Order: sequence, then C-alpha cells, then structure tokens
Amino acid sequence: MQIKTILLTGANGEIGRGLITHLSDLADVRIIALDLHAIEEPLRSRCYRTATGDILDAGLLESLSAAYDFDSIYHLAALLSTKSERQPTLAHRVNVDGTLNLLEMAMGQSRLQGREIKFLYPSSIAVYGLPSLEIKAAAGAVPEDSHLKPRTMYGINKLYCEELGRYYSSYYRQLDAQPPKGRVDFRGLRFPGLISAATVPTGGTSDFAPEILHHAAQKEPYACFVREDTRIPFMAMPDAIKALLELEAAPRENLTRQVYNIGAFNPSAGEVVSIVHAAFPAVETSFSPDLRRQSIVDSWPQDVDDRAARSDWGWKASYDLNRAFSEYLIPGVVRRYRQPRAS
Ligand code: AKB
Repeated sequence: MQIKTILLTGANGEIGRGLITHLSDLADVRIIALDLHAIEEPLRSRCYRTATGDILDAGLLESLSAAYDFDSIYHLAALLSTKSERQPTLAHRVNVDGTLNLLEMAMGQSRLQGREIKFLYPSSIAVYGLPSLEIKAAAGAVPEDSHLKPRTMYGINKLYCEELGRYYSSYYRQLDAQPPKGRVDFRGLRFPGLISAATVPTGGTSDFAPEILHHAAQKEPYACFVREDTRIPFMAMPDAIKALLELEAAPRENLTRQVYNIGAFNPSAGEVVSIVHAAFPAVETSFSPDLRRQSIVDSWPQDVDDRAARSDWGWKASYDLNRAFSEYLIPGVVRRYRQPRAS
C-alpha cells in the first residue's frame, strides 16, 4: 500500500481538527500537523508527527521539508476576518507571507521529488464585496468571477492568495531560460461560514451562527451582533471536510477552475435563532447589531453559485439546513455540553 504524507498547517483550528480526525481513520495516510500552539491529545496521537511553530519561520518549514516527502499540503492556518481587521499588518503577514512560504515549500518539494504537489487552500466568501444591500439582494447566488471587491484585510488576503496559487501553478518563474522543474497543483475552495458541533470559532465575522447555537446549548443568553434579516451562506463542518477531500481526489483534467464556490444553505440570522430555539426553548437570544461587523457581513453574498464545483467534481452538500441542525448540530452540541469535553 502506498502511504500518503500530508502536511496540515493550522492543525488546531476548526477545519484542522475535523480533517485530522477524518484523515487519521484512513490506513494509508500519515499526517504531519503544524500549529502555532502545541497540538494536544487526543488529536496528537492521531498524527504521525506534530510540530509547534510559526508558518513565518522559514527554518521550521525547511526542516519539515527536509524530513518528509509531502504528497499534499492542506494550508489551513490563517487569521479570520474580525481578527484581521483588528490587526491588519499581522493578518497580512500570516495570511499572505505565510501562504507564500508554504507555496515556496511546495515548489521546492516538487522539484526534489520530481512530481506535482497538491496544495489545498481554504479561501472564503470574504473575497466578495457587494456594495449595498440592494445589490446584494439583486445579485442572489454569486458566481466565482463577480463582485470581487473585498472590503476586509482578510478578504483581500484570501483573494490575493488565490492569485498566488494560480501563479505557482501556471506562471512560476516564467522568464527563466529553462522551464522550472516543479509544479504546484493549487486547488482552492471558497468556504461559506462554517458551523461545527464540536468547536466554536474565534475571530470570524460569520461566528454569529455558531455562537447562537453554542450559547443556547449551554443555556447562556446571547446577543447576536448582526440584524435578524442578515443572510449569508453557511455549511456544516462535515461537508467542509468532505469538500476538501473530494477536491483533493478529483482528477486534474476535470478541473476547469483553480478556485471553486461551494454552497449548502443560507438561512437568515433570525431563521438560525428559530431553529435553535425550537431545540432549546428556555434560552434567550436577542439582536444587538454591531454596525461595523454588520457592514462586513452585509458585503458578503447571500448565496453562492456552485455549479462549477457540481459539474467538475460532483460537489453536493450532504447537509441542507434541516438535516444540518436536526441530525448533526443539535445532537452534537447536546452531547458536547452534557459530557466533560475531551478536547
Ligand atoms: C470569517 O468569518 O472570517 C470566516 C469566513 C467567512 O471566511 N468564517
């Protein structure tokens, strides 16, 4: 059996945890997990090796690159949108310089190994920027190449890194006399807001939906920081993991794009509250919009057009709104807050 070696950055993050849990159940995969903070049990023992450090540390990346031949890199480490707005220069360093370091590493690995290295990149609906609520409503499900006018440092970083991925895939060192030996096979997904039963995100602006759910499950009152009629796309975490794995597995020749929209459901904040209250009726959720965070969410599309992902690699979310809450999120948070947490 051919064992695949996978480097995963941002391993302690929401997607990282889900991906490690899933990948480590496969017999033919060894995971090298990197995060700024130590990776703790039970995640740690699911990895072949864990490394603690910064993606801006070129020495650390070199030592990992010297020790392993990677088949694929899942570069998940990033500062999310709210945090990036508060620390824009740090965000640029982590989100852009960090990604550049990983792309360079992938190219170096490709040269040494004499084959393409797959680079999986989670981009975001934050790359879009709708200028007004009227235009947002009229735009409906936004296709990949429209409204690319992000208003946040995070959205700008993500959009630029998509372009860096295209450069490393197709135009790297295009003026060299000899064509460069390596090639990075860059594949990106524009994730909607993600909702997990196991973890609560930090630093994002779509965090209101998971916060509504997790506060209610803990019987804590919650003041939602966006208006009741706010509508953006969301996805249940198992579908986000599924999308990454399916895109990784898709034959290159089927892919017509470097980066794909993926959709699942798009409730308003008020609809999220209704569904959550049906499960946790005693809980109090109010709306107390933070006008600055609101304007960021208002600039994100109310839906995404994911027809390219559907036709190129068969994308179809397993969880629609009802199934996500009734079969995954509500039972998941009930279990999570009933039991002492494993991590
Ligand atoms: C954020 O809110 O920053 C992220 C995202 C939409 O990419 N969850």
